[in-house]
Amino acid sequence: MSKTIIVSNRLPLQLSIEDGKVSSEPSVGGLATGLKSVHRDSNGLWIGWTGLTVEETPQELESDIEDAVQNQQCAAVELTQSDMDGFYYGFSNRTIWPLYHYFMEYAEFDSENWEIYKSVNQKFADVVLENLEEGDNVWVHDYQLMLLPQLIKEKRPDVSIGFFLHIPFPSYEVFRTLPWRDQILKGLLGADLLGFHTYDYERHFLSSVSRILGHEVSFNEITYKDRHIKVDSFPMGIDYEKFHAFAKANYEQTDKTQSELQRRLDLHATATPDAKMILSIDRLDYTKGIANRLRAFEHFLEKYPDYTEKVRLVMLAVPSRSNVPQYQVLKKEIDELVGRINGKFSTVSWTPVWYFYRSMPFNNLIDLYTSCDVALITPIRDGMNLVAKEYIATRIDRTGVLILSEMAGASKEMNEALLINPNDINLIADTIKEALEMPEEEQKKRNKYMQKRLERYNVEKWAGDFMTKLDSVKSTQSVAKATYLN
Ligand code: GDG
Repeated sequence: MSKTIIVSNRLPLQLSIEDGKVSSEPSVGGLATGLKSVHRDSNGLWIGWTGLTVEETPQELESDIEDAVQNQQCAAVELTQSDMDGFYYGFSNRTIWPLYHYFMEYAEFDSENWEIYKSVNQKFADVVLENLEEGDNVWVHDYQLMLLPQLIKEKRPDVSIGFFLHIPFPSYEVFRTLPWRDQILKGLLGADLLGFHTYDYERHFLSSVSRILGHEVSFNEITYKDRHIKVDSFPMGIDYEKFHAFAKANYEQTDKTQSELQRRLDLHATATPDAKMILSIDRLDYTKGIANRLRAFEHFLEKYPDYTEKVRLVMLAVPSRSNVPQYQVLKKEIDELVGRINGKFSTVSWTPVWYFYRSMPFNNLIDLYTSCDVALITPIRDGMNLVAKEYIATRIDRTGVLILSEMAGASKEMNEALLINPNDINLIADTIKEALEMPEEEQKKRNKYMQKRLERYNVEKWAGDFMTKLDSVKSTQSVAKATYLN
């Protein structure tokens, strides 16, 4: 029976070593959930990195780790610390990540990192090729693996390959600045189907292919040698049922079963019944617009002093890529902004910003979603933004207002949110006021439409649509020739 091989930088599992014993738990993230049916039902294989470098792997536990990985229907790509430095922290996160999010001044063009990026993509290709059998499909994920489709196609032209990009694809004018633009495009064109979150990213990609490589591009198809490559948008959804069900259980909790965080949040609401809470959740990343969000909240408190003691910003910033210099600078900036706002506006009984720099367990995430009256999501650029979707999914009584950046892919499907330009501090401040004062009836009306859409286009549907399209591309394609890419 043919299977689907999923390939992503990280495997969907959490490895832990305790008392010399290895255990592995499946991860519960959105991608893992969405691909569960593709992975388990097709008796598929997931290929990626375990999270432990070769140097961090105790020799005596190597075979136990391999068993643990295999038990989860996975296969590991072994990476050294220097692979990770050049491939992940280097080329992926210091070149592609800033460039694709339009932070051109942050993008480093370092040829050593590029060489390591190429060699690590080859390591992934080797593991895929070892495991490929006739009739298998391969689905490659994200910007760390953009050369992989070509590396597989060159050796196995008979195999159907899909690729999905989870971040934006930038406009041609930005993409063309990349010294390795030809190689990246050719790498991606090894796929038979390329998927993006939005139509705009798809268009940007097509325009780069036509202007940089000169290939014939029509509507959503690229003709490349004897192949017809399909390009389409597949807006990623969330596990709606899971978020909704957890949130529902939250409403039914008794005092005893409540989390400490929930008790604190409730206490706050009881002590100040007319006070409201605004939620902010992201990885600490310069693309997420956290500093501008804080400036906008500060401006709001200055402009609308009646809200003193009546509103609180609850901000969860999850540590991320903290060895990349820009992330360290941003962390300092955010610490200072929070300090400045709390120093300036706090009263003896009120702190305007509650700031958590850590990740939280899933149930606490739900506590935050269900307790906050407004979600303030203001990325400067964001491929999709799942937090926006999760917030709406957890609003059981349909109250709650979403303020969302126009620059997030999610804004294309969430028209009923209050959409803002993340660079317009004054507009964000005014929109916070509008959100806090929005009548409940209107909140419910807006959320009803968004919930219905999110329920229908959930993450399983997203994965299913992609696979259906890949199958249809496969059946219409003429048999590829082994030599097409020479
Ligand atoms: C990339 C693209 C695109 C967050 N904090 C905690 C936690 N989370 C979970 C959220 C959400 C996920 O992490 C974050 O997803 P986003 O989509 O918001 O952002 P990125 O991490 O940047 O993801 C993005 C996505 O890929 C998918 O294609 O939407 O544009 O940048 O699911 O719930 N989960 C837990 N604790 C936390 O503290 N348990």
